[in-house]
Amino acid sequence: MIPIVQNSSEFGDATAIIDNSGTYTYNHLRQQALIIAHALEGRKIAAQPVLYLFPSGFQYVAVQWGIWLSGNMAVPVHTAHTPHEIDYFIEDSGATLLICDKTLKHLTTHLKNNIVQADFEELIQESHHNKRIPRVKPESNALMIYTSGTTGKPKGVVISHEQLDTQIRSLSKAWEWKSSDRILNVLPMHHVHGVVNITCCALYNGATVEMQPQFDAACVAERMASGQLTLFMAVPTIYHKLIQHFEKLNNEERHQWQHGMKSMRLMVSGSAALPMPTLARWKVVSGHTLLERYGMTEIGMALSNPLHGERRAGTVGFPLPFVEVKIADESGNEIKDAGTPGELYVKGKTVFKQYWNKPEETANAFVDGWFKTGDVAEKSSDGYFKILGRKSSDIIKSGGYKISALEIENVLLSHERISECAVIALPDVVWGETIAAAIVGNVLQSELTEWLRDKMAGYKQPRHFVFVKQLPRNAMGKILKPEVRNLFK
Ligand code: MCA
Ligand code: AMP
Repeated sequence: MIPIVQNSSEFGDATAIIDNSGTYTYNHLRQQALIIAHALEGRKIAAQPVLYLFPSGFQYVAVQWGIWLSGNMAVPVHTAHTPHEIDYFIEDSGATLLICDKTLKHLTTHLKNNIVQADFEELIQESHHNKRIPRVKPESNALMIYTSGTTGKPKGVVISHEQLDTQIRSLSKAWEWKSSDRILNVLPMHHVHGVVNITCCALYNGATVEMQPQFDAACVAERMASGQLTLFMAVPTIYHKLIQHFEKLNNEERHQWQHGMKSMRLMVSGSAALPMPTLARWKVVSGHTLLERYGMTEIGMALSNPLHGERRAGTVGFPLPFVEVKIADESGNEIKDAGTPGELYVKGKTVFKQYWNKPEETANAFVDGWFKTGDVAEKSSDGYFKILGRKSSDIIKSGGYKISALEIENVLLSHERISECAVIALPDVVWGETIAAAIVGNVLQSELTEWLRDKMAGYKQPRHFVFVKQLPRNAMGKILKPEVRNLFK
């Protein structure tokens, strides 16, 4: 059985989801998910990856649960993905079915016969109520999230139902989720932060999740001002944008927002390093000390500042329940000395099962059962962990999204008039990092940005360009990325 779905019968007519189309109870959610599961059974879709493309809202979750109840693996696609990227997810996952929201069909009209498409209403009308749904095993694949790595194309990170359930229980325990909680979700629903930390945790605990299809600072301010929310979770860029919004308001508007935030019990920041000025300014604006935590698609959440006790600025706190963590040297041996940096390794039932169809990359990601995060960290003498950065400069974090420099370079190199390129991250106050591309080729910037538009999602697009005759390279011909950075000064 799937614990999050099983729990829902306990919450009956309590409100599970509020979105732009209405208010939905737990009973309704479970019932619609069952109908979808029966429809998938009727179509003989079993133990397969199923892609689904919906704006954040009730139908997204009902389809996700329907995929789970029918014993299939849910693979979320985001509304910002381009047809080009959707083609890649279909090819890489081998999915034969894409469930797509009616309003997003323009993203999938190009798809040919290699995939069957269905929408929510179609599945709901295909009543196969006499069908039995399968018994889903804890080790069955539950969720596959595409993540960028140090290799060119995104990899599918697969977690089982048991791993998903452990991730949810870990956060439920650490942050004391309750059925009286109400959270606003403004994050995209193709990454762990929005999917697991917010939506799954809320629904596992009988809380209410308000789902907005995209972030809008004025809407967040309005919902917080209502005094109805108890929780909020977001990436640092969103807190930065909320502060900017606050600064544009008049005194009365500020006061209303601040008054509403008094009834909130917790605000969490993660997915990227929280800058100290954002932490300090948000404290003044909201009265809340943000709880910073650390996670990764492959491991869910691993470290968190405490709910009760000192939330130490610049750190990500301690290991979460059911998670083991160590700082390791190059050979994987634990570094026990406080203040000595090393690579962060993570172990536990929260850690993913495999990269989809990539046994070698999966094996290489572990040493003696420990997952190598690629993040450099250190521990203080009283146990607080601090993230110092990434081992690879080819991983960029912009607006909380992880982006592979190599993936963007590969796309740029497919342009017939680009012979060489180098993609790097530039520090940025709002976005954490922004993507910059140095190009060798006879192409105009305006032409290039237009050409890139349908190649990859907006958040992966380079924001700065420099056009050069040659790239800085060492004697071996390797591009010197630190020197590429100087080209943007
Ligand atoms: C958009 N713009 C950018 C970027 N993105 N400029 C520079 N760098 C960027 N990365 C520009 C657009 O072109 C546009 O410009 C303007 O900013 C507004 O764009 P829009 O897309 O509307 O921005 P937004 O809606 O304000 O989005 C900002 C956002 C979004 C809400 C912070 O990036 C977001 O949802 N990030 C969260 C990602 C996330 O959930 N990550 C979790 C990964 P113009 O106005 O000129 O047109 S999971 C994870 O990391 C692990 C597990 C963990 O620990 O959580
Ligand atoms: P993703 O693959 O999108 O799940 O991104 C995971 C990466 O985000 C981690 O490996 C870290 O580099 C980064 N990250 C997440 N939370 C934090 C944090 N609180 N501080 C610094 N980096 C973070």
